[in-house]
Amino acid sequence: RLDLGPGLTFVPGYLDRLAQERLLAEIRDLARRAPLFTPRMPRTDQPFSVRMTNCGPLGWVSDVSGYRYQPTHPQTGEPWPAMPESLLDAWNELARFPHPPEACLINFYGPGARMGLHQDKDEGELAAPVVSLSLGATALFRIGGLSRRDRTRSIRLSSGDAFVFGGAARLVFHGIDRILPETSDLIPGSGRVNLTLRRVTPAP
Ligand code: MD3
Ligand code: FE
Repeated sequence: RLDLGPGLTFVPGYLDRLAQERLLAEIRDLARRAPLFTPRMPRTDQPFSVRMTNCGPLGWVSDVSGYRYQPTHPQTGEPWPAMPESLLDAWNELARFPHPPEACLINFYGPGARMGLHQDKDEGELAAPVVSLSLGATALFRIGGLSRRDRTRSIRLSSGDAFVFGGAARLVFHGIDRILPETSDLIPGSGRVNLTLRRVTPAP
């Protein structure tokens, strides 16, 4: 574990190649039951370049009316699939928070996809950290401070890397500038998957 500042823990190589392959197989199965959808920006209705799905009791969605967590898939209307045991294990090892995650947002990036600088503040429980796991192509991740104008730094997120954002880092601005093509053979076509494990409602 590398301490990159208050509330910021980086664990490069957290998942070995076999664990990455097993997790990717689970995600393919999840995406068969809860297909990737294209979220759209509130108000403008502009599509994201990242496609998404979720597992766990709640999932994050975005459409013209806003961002929210909801218990069902926006297109199939079915409940999100259960969170795989491997993800609960990762949360227990990395988050050190005494309640289980309620949502796992699964982001899929093709080679041209990006995610603008933003804060994650749709969760009602900001005391819990967000745990991120990366699979596939390397991403150029940008992380700043609590103000959009704060200095930012760039970190490469590679396949198997884990990151924990808690405490003072829970509301920092962050985004994905770009995907570096041909940096991993885990996912064909320079694809990347990022999983974020989150607590959404105040812990009981
Ligand atoms: C810092 N995802 O889903 S993971 C997101 O790679 C998101 O798909 C990016 O930003 C991705 O919201 C970045 C790193 C990350 C995730 C959540 C955070 C950093 C965070 C929440 C709070 C602070
Ligand atoms: Fe985010």
